[in-house]
Amino acid sequence: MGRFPKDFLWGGATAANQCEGAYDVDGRGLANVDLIPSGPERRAVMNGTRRMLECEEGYNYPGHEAIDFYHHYKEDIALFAEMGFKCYRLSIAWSRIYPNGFDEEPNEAGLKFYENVFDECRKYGIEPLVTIVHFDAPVACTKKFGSWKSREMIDCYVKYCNTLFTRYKGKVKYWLTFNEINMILHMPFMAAGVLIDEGENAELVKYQAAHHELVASAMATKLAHEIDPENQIGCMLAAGQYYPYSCDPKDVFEAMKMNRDNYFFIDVQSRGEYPEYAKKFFEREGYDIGITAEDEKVLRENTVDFISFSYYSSRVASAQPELYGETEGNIFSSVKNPHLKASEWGWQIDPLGLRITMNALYDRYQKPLFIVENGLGAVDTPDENGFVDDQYRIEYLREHINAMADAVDIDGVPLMGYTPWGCIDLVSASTGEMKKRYGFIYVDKDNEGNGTLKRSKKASFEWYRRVIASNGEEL
Ligand code: BGP
Repeated sequence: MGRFPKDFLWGGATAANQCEGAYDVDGRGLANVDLIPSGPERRAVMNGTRRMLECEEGYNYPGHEAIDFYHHYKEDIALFAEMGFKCYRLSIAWSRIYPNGFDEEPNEAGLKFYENVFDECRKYGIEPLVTIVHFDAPVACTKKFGSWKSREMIDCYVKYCNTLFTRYKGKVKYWLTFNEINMILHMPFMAAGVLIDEGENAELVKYQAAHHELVASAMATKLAHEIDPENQIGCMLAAGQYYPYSCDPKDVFEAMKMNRDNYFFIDVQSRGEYPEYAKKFFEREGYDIGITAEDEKVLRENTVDFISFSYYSSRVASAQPELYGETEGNIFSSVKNPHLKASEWGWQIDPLGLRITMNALYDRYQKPLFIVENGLGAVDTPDENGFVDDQYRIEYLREHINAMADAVDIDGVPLMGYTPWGCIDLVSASTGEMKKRYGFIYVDKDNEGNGTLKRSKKASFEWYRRVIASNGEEL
């Protein structure tokens, strides 16, 4: 008996806005994610303090071409198949299907593109795992009614889901409603197309928008199950357990609070109602986010089938964070953990933290888990033959796979699959760089956009092929 179940879904993950390119091809509309430049203003655009609702002169928008998966998908999927992928996580660009978000009819060219992608996957026996929204929102919705600030966005999203579930019935059965839903609190423009207007209470606006996403997610879950009972719907959290900096109860309490800021979303999506601590918080702050009796009903009756999450690092909380250094992390920074090493981008490396996070999530929700992102962003330097010997990446993944195997085999956590992030090099979400690479497949392109886009296999390609072939035994 191996450590992983026989039908374990090994694979890899990408997102439309970071790999497809072709941002204005075949009727695709403009989205928030097309308007996030690389360079010093990126962060400000992501969090909405610098408004950019049109492409502006003098800026580089790395997502416009990305790695041009749009025109290379056959070649890329063939490489995934060569590694033995059982599953490929990808996202659909909303504005390929509904260019403005509120259009009457969907764009056939967009629908056809993903149909071709799914057929290509199926040709190799690869199960698609589809993220319905990976940060993107048609920018026309931001201009017209403020994107997720408004309830109108729920109708647009449900229509979009209806189109997807109907068109791809029998071709796709695993769906994620929103990528890293908790990101909306940190990067409202990048994650949801939301801009905070002058005089608005930013926190209230973000929770309001989050409520609309949560209701939309429950409505999509209902629809997915009605259209095809085979459909399985997951929520998706940017996870990573908060540890208390010390055993000082104040630190422990701080860590509990920080964890709750993230659990908040999954509590609603998995348990079907707002947790008491959230209700008290809204009451205390005087926030009315407009929860109707109908919202409560749809949330209660349509919880997710599984819990998916990204994991790059654990995090640390302290009652006196100013005493300790900060460290970078997946969008939100945290107190630096003195026991851990870090990647070149300062993200701390903690394989045991993955096992801890899995146990915490399973203890809380008792639903199957799916690790849909994990990996090491690193600088890869090809040798004179163009080969990247990425032993550092292999080591990172090996340790994380071992930790997840322990969670499965020793702790009994049910895990459906593992799709490491950026299985082919793509544009970084936080920095917009190409230089921050995660892939098993190298793509010849640099930060300035130069390169042939040629794909080549790194050392980790053959390593991961063996991992999959041995169902995780040969690491
Ligand atoms: C997550 C996102 C991805 C991805 C990943 C790695 O937040 O869901 O889109 O990019 O993190 O982050 P980065 O690209 O910033 O290294």
